[in-house]
Amino acid sequence: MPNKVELLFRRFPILELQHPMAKLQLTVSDMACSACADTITKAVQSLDNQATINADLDTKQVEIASSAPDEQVKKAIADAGYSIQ
Ligand SMILES: [Cu+2]
Repeated sequence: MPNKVELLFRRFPILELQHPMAKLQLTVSDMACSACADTITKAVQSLDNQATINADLDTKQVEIASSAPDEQVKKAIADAGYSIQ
């Protein structure tokens, strides 16, 4: 008798193949224009080229879905010259 987890993987085999895409929500107040958003996107994608980044210039919110650890993502953004609140 298969257990619940085995049944889940059987139904959704993609769960086995992908890393969990953790969502991270950050405020980057010095992100002023689309070039800033671009720099931040590239910094995160240099860690994880599958990462998706949603940057809102009005609210300074950056939403990141990535399998890279949060601390690495934050460090990459800081190293690119931006401060995270
Ligand atoms: Cu800018």
